[in-house]
Amino acid sequence: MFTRASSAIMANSQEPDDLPHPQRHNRPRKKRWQYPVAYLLLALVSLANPVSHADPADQAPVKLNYQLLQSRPLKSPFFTQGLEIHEGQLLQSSGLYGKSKLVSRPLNDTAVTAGATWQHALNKQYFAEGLTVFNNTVYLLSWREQTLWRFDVATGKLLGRNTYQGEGWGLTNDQQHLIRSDGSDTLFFHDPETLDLKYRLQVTRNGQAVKNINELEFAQGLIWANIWFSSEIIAIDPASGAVKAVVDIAEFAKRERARNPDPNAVANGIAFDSRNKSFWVTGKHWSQLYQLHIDTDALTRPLSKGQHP
Ligand SMILES: [Ca+2]
Repeated sequence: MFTRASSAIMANSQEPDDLPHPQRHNRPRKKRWQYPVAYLLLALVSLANPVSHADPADQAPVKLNYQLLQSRPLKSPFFTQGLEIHEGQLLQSSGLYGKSKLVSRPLNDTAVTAGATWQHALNKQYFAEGLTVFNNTVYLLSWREQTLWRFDVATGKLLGRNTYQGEGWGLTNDQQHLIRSDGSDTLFFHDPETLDLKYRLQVTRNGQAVKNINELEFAQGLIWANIWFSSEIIAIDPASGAVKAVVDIAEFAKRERARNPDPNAVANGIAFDSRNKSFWVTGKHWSQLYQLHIDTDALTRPLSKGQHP
C-alpha cells in the first residue's frame, strides 16, 4: 500500500535578486576600472572563506513513500540487531545475553523451519549487534564487549576476531570501510582489515544532531539507519552526514505492538536486496519481515561531491 505523498522539501526559490531593491537605481554608477578590482577582492574573500551558500545540513529531508510488496512471517523470534542480504541469503543477528546468535538462511525460506544454511550461538557473555558482509566475510559486532567476529559468508567458518573501542550497535560498509554506529549521533568508519578508525561522521537533520542511530544499511549511495525507539528510517549523505530522506514505517510498528506490547520490540533491521532494489525491514521480536519498494525518485537533489555512487 502507498502512504500519502508528502514532500518536505522546503522551497526557497526566491533568489536575492527577486527581492525588492528600492535603492538599486539610485546608486552612483561605478567607473569601469572599479569592476575588475571588485571582482578580485570578491575572489580573494571567497578563497579565504570557502563556505558553500547552500549548506545541505540546513535542508529538510524528503519524506519518501513506499509500497508494501509482501510480508513474510519469522517463525523464529529474533531480537534483531543486524540484517543484510547477500546473494539470496538473509543474514540476521539476534541480541540479548545468553540468547545471542547469527543465522544465515535463504531469503525465500525465512518462514520455514527446514534449518539455516549455517548459524552460530554466542557465548552468554556476548550480546550480538550489527552485521555486514564485505569481501565474502561476515562481520559481527558485540554491544559492550568490544569484540568483532569475522566469518566466511558461504560456510560460516570463523575466520578471526578484532577488538575496537566503544559500543557496537549497527554495522554496514561502503566497499571501503566498515561503518559502525554506537547509539550516538556519530558514525565510525573503520579499515576492514585492521579495524583502525579512519574517521568519524556526525549525522544531522536540519542542522541538528541525530542521536540513537542503530541498525545500518548502505544502499543507493546513502546510509539508511534505524533510530532507536523510532519508526523512522533515515537516509544519510555519507559525505556530509546530513539526513537527505526519511521513511516512516509506523504502520508496521503499530501492527507488531498489537501482537507484542513489549516496549523494547522496536523497529530495527534494514536489508537492501540489490537484485530487485527492494528493502526488507523488521524489528526486535517482530513477527514479520516486510519487503518494501521505497520511492527514491523524490531524491532529486544532487548528492554531495565525493559521495560514493
Ligand atoms: Ca543492515
